[in-house]
Amino acid sequence: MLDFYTAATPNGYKVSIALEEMGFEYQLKLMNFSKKDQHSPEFTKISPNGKIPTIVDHNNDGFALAESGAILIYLAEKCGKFYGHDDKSRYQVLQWLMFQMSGIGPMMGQANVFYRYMEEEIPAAIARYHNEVHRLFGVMDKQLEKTEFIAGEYSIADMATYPWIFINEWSGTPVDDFPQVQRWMETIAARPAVKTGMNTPPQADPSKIIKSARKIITR
Ligand SMILES: N[C@@H](CCC(=O)N[C@@H](CS)C(=O)NCC(=O)O)C(=O)O
Repeated sequence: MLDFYTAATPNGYKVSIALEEMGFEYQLKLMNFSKKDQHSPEFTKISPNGKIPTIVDHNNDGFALAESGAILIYLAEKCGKFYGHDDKSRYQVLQWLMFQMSGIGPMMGQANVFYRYMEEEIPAAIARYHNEVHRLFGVMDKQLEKTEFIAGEYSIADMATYPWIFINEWSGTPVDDFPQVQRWMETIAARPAVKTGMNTPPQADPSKIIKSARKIITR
């Protein structure tokens, strides 16, 4: 049994999808950000940076692990699936997982901050992150012209990337220019484990989390 500390956010959904795809038994530990659960001393003992997702594996001496990329690798190694079939394909999965962790995730995260959350509108900052996300989507689209899934076979790289691309419109970075990304999204969305994962926990009502309805101002 695993404890899974999470909330209705893209980084959390990566691990929900993985747990569902891999068939692990887990207990959901829902975190309340407005009550600052993530900063409590009990939580920062298992998640040093005070962030979800975080897991505790009771089948491995209560081993605690934070950082979605590390959790996905841990789970994939534990179940022996979704992590390539040989050394080269495993490094390809890692390449695209790192691309998500260092590119798509942080850039879309910053786009959300400047486009949705910040009271002050700073057009240069919005443009900077929207343009960078658009560029990264272009990189993904080019890769998906060659392969069905991001790293060839369906893998933890897809599980890491999908929940972020899922919010493309909300982030102000629609995927309209990227037919391969759209095709890939449809394929991923149709997987039963993804449907369950993207609803664990249920998604927040976007009308309640939109603080700013700015128009797309770039390009
Ligand atoms: N690099 C981390 C980022 C995790 C992250 O930013 N989690 C957010 C939710 S998506 C969080 O816990 N936010 C709470 C806070 O910052 O106080 C990962 O991939 O796990």
